[in-house]
Amino acid sequence: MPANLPPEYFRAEEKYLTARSTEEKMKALEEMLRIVPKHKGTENLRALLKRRMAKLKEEMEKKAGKKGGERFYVKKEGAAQVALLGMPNCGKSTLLSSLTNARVEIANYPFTTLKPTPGMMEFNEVQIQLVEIPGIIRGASLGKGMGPALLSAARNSDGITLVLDLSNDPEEQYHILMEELNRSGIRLNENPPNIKIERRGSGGIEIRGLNKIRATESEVISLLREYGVYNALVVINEKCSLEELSEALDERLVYRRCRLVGNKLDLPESKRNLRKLERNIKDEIIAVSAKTKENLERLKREIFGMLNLIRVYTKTPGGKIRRPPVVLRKGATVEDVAKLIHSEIARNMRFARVWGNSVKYPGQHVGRDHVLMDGDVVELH
Ligand SMILES: Nc1nc2c(ncn2[C@@H]2O[C@H](COP(=O)(O)OP(=O)(O)OP(=O)(O)O)[C@@H](O)[C@H]2O)c(=O)[nH]1
Ligand SMILES: [Mg+2]
Repeated sequence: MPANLPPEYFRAEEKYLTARSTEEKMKALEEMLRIVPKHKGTENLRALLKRRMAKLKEEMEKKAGKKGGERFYVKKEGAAQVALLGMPNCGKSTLLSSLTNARVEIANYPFTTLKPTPGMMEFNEVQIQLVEIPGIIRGASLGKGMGPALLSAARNSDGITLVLDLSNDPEEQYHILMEELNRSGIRLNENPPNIKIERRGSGGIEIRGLNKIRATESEVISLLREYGVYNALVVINEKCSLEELSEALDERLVYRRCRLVGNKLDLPESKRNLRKLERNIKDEIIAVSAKTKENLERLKREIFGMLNLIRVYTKTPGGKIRRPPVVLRKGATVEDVAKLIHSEIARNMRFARVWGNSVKYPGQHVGRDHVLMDGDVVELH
């Protein structure tokens, strides 16, 4: 236990030790983590607190699962699934019906939508599934309402669109949503620590890149034990702290791209609230009106953009370009395209010709490892 922790810490710890519900325990742990000063001498403690929080989250999720997680699962369709997440009555259903083919109930009171509801949005010949998640409220991640089940529906998506009602204290909504998402282990627009952990059947712990972590080998090993890892290859690829290793070990953390939407821009008080919000938070806000459809084209473009997808058009030699395009992740190669069409084709392919942004001249010959770009046309040989 590091010395010179402030007295508030011990008060919070007292709360933790006497807490009766998981909710109270989680709050006390969060408080302890906030209070612990950040320096070398407290890294062990911070990592341990994170580990305790991860365990609690696991318990809470198990309970939520029993309550009905299954029926909140929406089967993925299209190139990607994007969750529309916001507080009750912010206009998620109105957005869903303006952006997609879904026909949904819209009403001026909270909790109109009671289960995740999908719709299909088209952008540039790509089908993207939007899923309205019923309203998130303060305390959702601690078990309030169907909170944990709703948040796990959001975890299941490939990307998240946060919706704020600009006419009604958007800054407060923003902070509530951020807190709930963070607590439920959904990290927005962040990258996971670059640490690879490969569990093994035996052989103990092997660590590569130990000089990059601000901790001793025995500290690393005892943290791994805390997470039940006794046999593994751990490769540390960037400078990091013990706390970051703790995050890398927490298998329930998910990392998602996210866009922030301010809705109801058409209402009189919204513009002023928007300007204030823009001054006070660092994230960019896409201001729209689901009702008048103002700025919805930009929103579609942003949603497509955050997903890091590329469209690739295929053709046979001498044939016509096939539509719609195949959709892949950024960084995909000619071989990935061939595999999507047929494994046989992927095996027998000798080369490809490509037209578009990834090549210097039209119809260029490339190999199977060639990395494609959005809008490319590919002819497989
Ligand atoms: N003026 C204005 N009203 C809007 C806009 N979007 C939604 N509304 C209104 O806001 C109210 C709530 O809209 P919904 O789309 O049902 O909101 P929701 O977020 O789906 O609500 P829940 O499902 O209950 O969480 C309705 O009265 C809508 O007509 C908008 O862009 N401008
Ligand atoms: Mg709704």
